[in-house]
Amino acid sequence: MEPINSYNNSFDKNIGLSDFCFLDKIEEIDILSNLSTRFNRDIIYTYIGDQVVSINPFSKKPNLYDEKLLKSYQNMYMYEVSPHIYALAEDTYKKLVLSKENQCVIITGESGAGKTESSKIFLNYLKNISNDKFNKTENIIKLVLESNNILESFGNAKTLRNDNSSRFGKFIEIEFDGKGSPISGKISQFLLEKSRVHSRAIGERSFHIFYQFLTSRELTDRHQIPSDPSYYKYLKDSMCYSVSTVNDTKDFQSLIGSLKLLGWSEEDMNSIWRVLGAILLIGNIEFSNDVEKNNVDAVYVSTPDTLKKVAQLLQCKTDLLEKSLISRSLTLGAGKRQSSIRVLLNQSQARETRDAFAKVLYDRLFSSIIERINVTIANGIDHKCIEMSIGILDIYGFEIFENNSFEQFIINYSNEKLQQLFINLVLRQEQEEYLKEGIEWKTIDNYFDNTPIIDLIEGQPVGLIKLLEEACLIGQSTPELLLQKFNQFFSKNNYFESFESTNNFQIESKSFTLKHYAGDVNYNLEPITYIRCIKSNNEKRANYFDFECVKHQIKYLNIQETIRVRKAGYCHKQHYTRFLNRYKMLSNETWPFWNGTPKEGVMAIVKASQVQNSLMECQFGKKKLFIKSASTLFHFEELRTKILPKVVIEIQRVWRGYM
Ligand code: AOV
Ligand code: MG
Repeated sequence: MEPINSYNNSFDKNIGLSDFCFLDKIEEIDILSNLSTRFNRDIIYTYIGDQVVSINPFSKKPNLYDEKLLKSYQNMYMYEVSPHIYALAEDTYKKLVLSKENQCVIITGESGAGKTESSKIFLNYLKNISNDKFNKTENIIKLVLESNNILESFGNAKTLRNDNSSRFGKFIEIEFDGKGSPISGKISQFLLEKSRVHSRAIGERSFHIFYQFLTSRELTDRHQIPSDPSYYKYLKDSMCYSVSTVNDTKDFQSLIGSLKLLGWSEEDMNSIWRVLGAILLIGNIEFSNDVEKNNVDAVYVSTPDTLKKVAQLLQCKTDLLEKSLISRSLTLGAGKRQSSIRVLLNQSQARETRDAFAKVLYDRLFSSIIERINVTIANGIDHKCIEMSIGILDIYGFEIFENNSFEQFIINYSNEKLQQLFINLVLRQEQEEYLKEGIEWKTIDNYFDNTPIIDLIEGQPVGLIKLLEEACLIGQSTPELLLQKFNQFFSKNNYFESFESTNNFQIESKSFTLKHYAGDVNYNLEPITYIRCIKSNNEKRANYFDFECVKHQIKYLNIQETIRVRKAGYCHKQHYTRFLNRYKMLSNETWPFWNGTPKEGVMAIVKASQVQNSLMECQFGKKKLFIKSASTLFHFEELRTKILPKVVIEIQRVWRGYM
């Protein structure tokens, strides 16, 4: 492991460089070599300016997160300590308190790269700040981490890429008062992959909670349902019940602990178990018809005992439940002439309705759990007391499977949007601002821009989503018709391929391929019956650095271009007036009154502060000051902290003179 205080800005063959911006040459091979040198020494974090690149070791590194190490990051600056998420958390908190502006941390990387783990490490650090600085042992961040535990049980699952894959996106906000003390929290969730309830690829599991719940014989006996997962069709189909890296019994105990801590009573928990039991049994409801006997296509439930049990668990009437599964209501006419009739469903329609019912039940259960968590972590705080927040975004990572469906399309689209945000903020807007402010700058524009693929997906009036929406509204569309439409509009688009548009035999009919920033993905239009973190390898192997796998990620994550912009760019910028107001006491010229322009005032402050290499470090734009490295920004802050007591005494003296 790297010593805590080793921030390496000169090359050391054993531990490489702490910040990619210190590389002399920024070729792919230089980046890879620095990453692998560090990885082989158990150093998984490296900076690109104020960004942290983290590479998943797929093995536990307790030394990297122990309490002593965590404490050693407190009150330190990023450039003083070895790269770590703790350093980023400390820096984010410092910026929050200093600027009183909301901060946001975005975690990107493909599925299994370590985003969710990173978000927990980040929160854990904030929890410690809360303990140490504000003496709050029962603090709000602890509750948020417990909530996270609950959300992982209900929203994570084993996929072919990750044994604990997030199947929903979440944005966690920690809200602070004016003194910087965390006082409340909020969790927003996006797009739970609810189809996982009824189907998924072979070798994957449904949401963890189902398997956890079934480990408790006490609960399954209490609700009189079988405890064997293989009894349930919804769990049986994907042929995977246990995961070597997951302990369902232990995780269930931990979940109960978290639920209790967040105020769930036995009775509240029982309603959750009843809904879970009902969802599992819904999958075992089957239908028959009397085609052979009476030539009637309409169905009835052929598993009445299961139906009755489901109704009992959901506390509803059995006949009403049956009616809603085997028929649907159609509204005819309008106004006074409006009437509704019930149309009986055939077998396949009834099965679709059954699965949709299970899916919606689970979705509502998940949403209601989050709603309740939010009430608890809002902590009864009056909104007026909240002055600022730190937000952490952790979504599902980019996914490529052998068979990809609508869910992967949505997940990968979310990742494209996030990548676009990153390109816009870090690569495009940053450089545009330098040019606008008249800073000397040689534009870097050879980055991987994903705008064309986003246009293809969400384009108006014609994009893939728009065409999908139309097909759903018409209701009579088929995979063939939809693909025909796609081909009609996009056969010449460089980011779209189908068998018809390319005659590429590797692309199956009723499917299409999109050329995403992270790779080509083939999406199946027929239902499947589903067969800036970096991942060190695709096999989840411990401590193994696969050069090709990492190289691919470096390319699409735009790491090379980001290093270029960050290396030559400026880590911090501030409007002259604001800078002047905060640091005016650093120069005799500007303190206590300054009559010149804000820009000239700031120039005087920079001069008086004796910044090392000030010509390189500080650039004066039209409206803003640009500062190259964090150490310079903190140099101003340290001077201010030192001089502040004197200034306070002086102000008091002046006031006394007036009184
Ligand atoms: P993800 O959030 O990026 O995937 P996770 O954070 O769930 O990925 O990480 C996947 C697994 O990698 C974890 O369960 C750990 O076993 C291991 N891991 C991740 N980070 C570390 C670390 N810092 N040290 C040791 N092991 C780690 V997805 O949610 O699939 O996109 O949708
Ligand atoms: Mg995750």
